[in-house]
Amino acid sequence: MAKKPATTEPSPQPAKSTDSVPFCQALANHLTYSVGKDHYTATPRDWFFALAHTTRDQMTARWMETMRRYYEADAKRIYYMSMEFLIGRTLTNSLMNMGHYDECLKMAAEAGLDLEQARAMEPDAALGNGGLGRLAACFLDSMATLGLPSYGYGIRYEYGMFNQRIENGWQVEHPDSWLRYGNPWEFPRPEVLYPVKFYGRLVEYTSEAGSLRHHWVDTEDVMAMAYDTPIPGYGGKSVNNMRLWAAKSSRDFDLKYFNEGNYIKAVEDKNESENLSKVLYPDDTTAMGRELRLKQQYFFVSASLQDMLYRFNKFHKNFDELPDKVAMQLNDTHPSIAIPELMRILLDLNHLDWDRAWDIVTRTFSYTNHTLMPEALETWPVSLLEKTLPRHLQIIYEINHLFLNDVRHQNPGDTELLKRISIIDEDNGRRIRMAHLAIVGSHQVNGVAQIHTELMRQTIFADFDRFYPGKIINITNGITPRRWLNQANPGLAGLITEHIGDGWITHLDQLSKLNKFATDKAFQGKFLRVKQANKESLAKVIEEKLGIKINPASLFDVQIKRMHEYKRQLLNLFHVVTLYNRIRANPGENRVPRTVIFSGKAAPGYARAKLIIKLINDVADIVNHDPVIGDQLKVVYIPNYDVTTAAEIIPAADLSEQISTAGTEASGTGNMKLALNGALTIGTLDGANIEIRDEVGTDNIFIFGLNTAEVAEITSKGYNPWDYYHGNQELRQVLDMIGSGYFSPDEPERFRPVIDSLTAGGDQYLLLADYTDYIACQEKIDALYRNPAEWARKAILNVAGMGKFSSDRTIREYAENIWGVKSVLRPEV
Ligand code: B1N
Repeated sequence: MAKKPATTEPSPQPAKSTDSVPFCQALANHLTYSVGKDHYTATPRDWFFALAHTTRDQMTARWMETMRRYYEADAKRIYYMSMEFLIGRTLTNSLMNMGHYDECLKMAAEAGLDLEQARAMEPDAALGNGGLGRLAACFLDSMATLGLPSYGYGIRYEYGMFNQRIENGWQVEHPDSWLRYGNPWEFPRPEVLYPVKFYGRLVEYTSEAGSLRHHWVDTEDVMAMAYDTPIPGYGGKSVNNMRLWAAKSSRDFDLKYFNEGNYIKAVEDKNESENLSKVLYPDDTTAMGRELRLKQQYFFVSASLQDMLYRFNKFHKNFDELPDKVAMQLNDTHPSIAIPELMRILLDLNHLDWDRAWDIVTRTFSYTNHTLMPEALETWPVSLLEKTLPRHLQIIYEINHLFLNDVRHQNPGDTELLKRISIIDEDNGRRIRMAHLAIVGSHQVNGVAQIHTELMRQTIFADFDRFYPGKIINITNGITPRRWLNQANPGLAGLITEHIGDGWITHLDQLSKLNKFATDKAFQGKFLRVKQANKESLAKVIEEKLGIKINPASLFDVQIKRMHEYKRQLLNLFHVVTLYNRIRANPGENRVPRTVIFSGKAAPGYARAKLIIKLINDVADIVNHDPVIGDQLKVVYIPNYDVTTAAEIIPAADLSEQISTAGTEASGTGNMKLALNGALTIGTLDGANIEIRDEVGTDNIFIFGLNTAEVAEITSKGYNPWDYYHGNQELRQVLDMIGSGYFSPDEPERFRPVIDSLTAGGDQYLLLADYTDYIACQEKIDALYRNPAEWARKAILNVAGMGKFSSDRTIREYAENIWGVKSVLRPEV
């Protein structure tokens, strides 16, 4: 074993602990010496930076200790490779995980510091689109909490997910310049710098021993520079590392141009290469076949593999040990170019033979699939790879050749199978199917909820499931209870802890101890009061932000997620319009008042989703200003849905809308967050809704609509949306009103295309087929809401049943069933 760690790794001397300096003293020092302000001149942002630096100091010593501990154990490392990490804010999370939160609150109160104001200055780190990116962030929290030797590897986008504003009802995108004031959490590592090659050409030659060798030459290189962010586990015992890469020009000034006197051109080229890590692609569940996106993928994969191998090579000389020391998890296919890249490194740079290299690669990688949606399955044109990564294309061809030989051997004569299963799609202008590459190159492939995994096996990957029995497994998603209950909902967290202790924070199954309180009147009362207080806080935020006054006694009906046709925000809106019509037809009737809350971003290029946002806002405008409707119904679109907004809305929700067409939502994780916070679910038998039902009991969840088998049947028999249009008078009225401009008198035809796509256009996501059952289900919900004790009982049973959905459980399953890694815990001191 190497004695002396390299400069980029933590020093072996114990770092001086800052724990001994009182928080308040450390804070004052940072305000003076890091921010350069005093109490008189400090703005809330200055206080945020002083707080962040103080908190970061507390993590740093433990971070280095953790890294040393993993080194000394020569532990097997997990590398979680993800194009997205949707972290959100860090201050409260770090203070709570490090156990300094209460001290900080106390200090702030004594010093008269407005902590809320300072906290609000922190921008969200929005380096992700939605569920997939947030899952990666929850996993980092769980891996650190469990003391697993793991690293998150990704891209340090200069601009994260765009900021959404609603202007005149339309979504308008604004750049998210989250680094504008600097990022106090990260450590730039200018010395951790790797070259990443693009383009160029291949030179083949024969070695002295007679084997064919490949050189990739005349490349255009970009440098990848590391930025490290400490990730504290709960309890502060382990602090892991998230390493994000930023693109830097390979030469700050290109000397050739410089000598020619072309200074401007030299700086232009520098900017161009630095564009690689400039911006996150804002497309959720759709593949963007753009050259820059492929380059982003290879950029972070190449840097991460160089870094991982540098660490491995310090202690190990034999690559055969790699799978025993390294597990590489591919978060969807986005990093799957890592498979041919590791082959290239082993073959071309280290001269291993093919079979040995392939054995190492396939034992190192595993791949998580997050969607069955055809438009999300990544394929790259062969021609693009040929130009950008020519050696990788060669290697992919060879992988495919050998793979198809094996398939042919097992299935002689089945040429259709070969076409279907091939890594190359020959029919659509020759494209590389990245999911096929990821499956062939991994030892394990997983789906993210039971039904999703079943459908993977039965549909898109059925051939692979037959060829590699047992390779495709399920690991149901989870969420971190630290952020999504303990931090987001202090009222409920406090109530739970008061009754069952705080063990649930790291052992979420302990929530089942709440079952016995479900019928306890006193507990129900406290539970409802917490919910009510959360609703009042949200009502205040909505009034401040949007000027809409909502009734805090109304049922808060919440649908918060990316805007996508398959998620069926429109179906929810049809219910809104149905209620509107019913109230207007019968204004005096005693009803359950509702506030229907939407929040979510649409991909900037997704015109239909953006039109639906406008429709929701146009409906809101009419409904909210109709004197006949009054307090009985309000519609609110909360702009710029992000992690911080989610944490404001979720604790206040009564009802969680999880209404995707059965078979389309791989898992969902918002469904888990809402149920954990005591919302009841109205949902289809889709994604993790099914497992939520299994845990909380059929009586405590509102399931409606077609299931996957029925969806398949109805579509294969020839679905006719007109039958439903003509078959339900209320539905017809809703569609006619929207289509003919009732909600858009300034432009009556505005929403005609939305309605046409459902009637004449075939209604791909079966909204009309599910409408009647959905409305009936909503009526049952209204009836239940009239009985607060029954509602509370069911809501408490939901919280009590959510133990399974901790990301700690999810990560334990990955650790045991895929990675083969164990915790490396700090010896008790
Ligand atoms: O991943 C989540 C799931 O809970 C959701 O059901 C699923 O929709 C989501 C391309 C995606 N699948 N695919 C993506 C994101 C970005 C992109 O560029 C695809 N996101 C999901 C976590 O498993």
